Amino acid sequence: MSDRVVVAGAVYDRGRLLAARRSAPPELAGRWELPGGKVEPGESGEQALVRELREELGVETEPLERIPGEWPLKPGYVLRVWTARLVSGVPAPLQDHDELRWLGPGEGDTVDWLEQDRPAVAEAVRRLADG
Ligand code: 523
Repeated sequence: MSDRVVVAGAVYDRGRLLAARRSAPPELAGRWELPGGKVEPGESGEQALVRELREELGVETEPLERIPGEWPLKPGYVLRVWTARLVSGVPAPLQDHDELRWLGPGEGDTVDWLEQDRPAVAEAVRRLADG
């Protein structure tokens, strides 16, 4: 059986990257992630990402590019990440998160990222510096 895909967004706005602190489950609470969630049957990764960011943060986003790679999560799950542009709305921690933070250039290491998010975050921060 193939792994279940979890998608996450490196959401940019005005030269900053959005970081979200998880409030659940207990083993992940307090750690920071690129927000997202599980792809549902019949959805593309991009569709799932737009839906998850709408549900969790109340914003509309546009996926831009997939960050190359795929990272293992708990058994049976893998993480795929896209850069995304904030189209409208102000992100709010509606579900799954208790704090949000916009990180400017040079601030990529200022939060305690989940280990599995770190490679994609490093690439997202590089693109932020280049962009
Ligand atoms: N991760 C993770 N990093 C990351 C995300 C979005 C998710 O390591 N950037 C992990 C955390 C969970 C699993 O992937 O073990 C599923 O993520 P979750 O709980 O955000 O997915 P949802 O929102 O689809 O979950 P359900 O509410 O349970 O459907």
